[in-house]
Amino acid sequence: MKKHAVVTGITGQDGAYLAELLLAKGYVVYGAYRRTSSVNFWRIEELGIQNNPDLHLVEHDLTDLGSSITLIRDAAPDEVYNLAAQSFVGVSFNQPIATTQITGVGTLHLLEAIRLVNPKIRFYQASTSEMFGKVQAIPQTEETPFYPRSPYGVAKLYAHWMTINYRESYDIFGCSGILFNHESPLRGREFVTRKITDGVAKIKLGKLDVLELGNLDAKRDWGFAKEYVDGMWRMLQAEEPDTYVLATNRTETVREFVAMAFKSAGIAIEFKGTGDSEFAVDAATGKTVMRINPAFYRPAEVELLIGNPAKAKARLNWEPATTLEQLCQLMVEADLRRNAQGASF
Ligand code: NDP
Ligand code: GDR
Repeated sequence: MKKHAVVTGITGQDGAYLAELLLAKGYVVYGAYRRTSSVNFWRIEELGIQNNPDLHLVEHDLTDLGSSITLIRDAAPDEVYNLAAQSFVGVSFNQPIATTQITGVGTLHLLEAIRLVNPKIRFYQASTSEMFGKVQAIPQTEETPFYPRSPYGVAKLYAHWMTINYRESYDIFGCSGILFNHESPLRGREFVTRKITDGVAKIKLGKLDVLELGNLDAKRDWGFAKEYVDGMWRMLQAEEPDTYVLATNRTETVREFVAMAFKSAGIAIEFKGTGDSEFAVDAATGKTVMRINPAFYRPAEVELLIGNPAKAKARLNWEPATTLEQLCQLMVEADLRRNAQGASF
């Protein structure tokens, strides 16, 4: 008998990679997507899994309890991975209530569905380093106190504690993965790494003059998404449900990633100016290729994230392998290829 898994957020970066992993492991995967006027399956198409007979695409909206109950009842899963969310921190300041309903309360809908339909189902919650926000310790671990700095971070913290509460109250096998930023060629273009690699590719191909960014001083712990979804799966195979940090234990500024991305495309740059007037020029031509646009600043910023994944290594034998330089190269190459072909994602 094949195991059944539900993956919410199948149209997102992690949903696509996780579905690919589970199919390779012999699961039947129910990939849940929400109804929109133009659903976009480009990520599962890029991975070539869209026609896999063990992948069933099912409509589901996280904000609807009935929809969550129907999903869990009909798919009869052994494991549920809740990856769906309004996941963009910047937007959460403009849409705090929608973010709370999807990212926070939406998780509770799934937990309730599991409690009502079959409490033996194993549950993975996509928690985040954004819950550490204004960090209280360096590096951050499972023991570091939380201090979220955005409506997104607050909503995720609610979902994190609900997962623990259902574990303790109803004996549900609920795991919370506190994942630090993870990127890939499948990352959405609104997130900073992909915005940079896509912008660099367009500049290289003469399709864009200048890349505009916000806070270059923010430091992030960036890993490769494909490795992080394997960590999610490992959490649900463990003997006991628990909370784990997945991270690389290395942090770099956005500025450093900008330089790395241009270098990956064969362009050396020099940073000039300070503060809102900072910019970067192509060292060979003197042409401005990057400048600050304060519109991309956030009302409250998370300045520094760096995670220690020692617990995941010790208990799950999980550790990251791809370096940031390799990841950046992978993303720039994919964006050069897509932009050369005129792809729109
Ligand atoms: P994406 O933004 O790429 O994907 C989010 C998914 O959620 C999309 O499939 C989206 O669908 C879906 N979704 C949004 N709203 C709803 C809704 N109301 N009902 C059902 N589905 C909905 O995120 P990632 O793949 O990068 O991240 C996966 C999860 O992990 C998210 O929960 C994110 O918050 C969390 N996370 C991500 C990290 C990262 O660095 N990537 C780090 C830590 C946590 P649609 O395509 O229709 O918009
Ligand atoms: P983050 O990712 O907020 O960490 O959340 P994002 O890539 O959006 O921002 C990272 C840092 O870069 C700074 N920044 C910019 N960000 C964007 N998007 N666009 C810009 O132009 C820009 N310029 C500078 C930001 O201010 C920030 O400091 C991601 C999401 O995937 C969440 O869902 C997830 O939970 C966390 O990572 C861990």
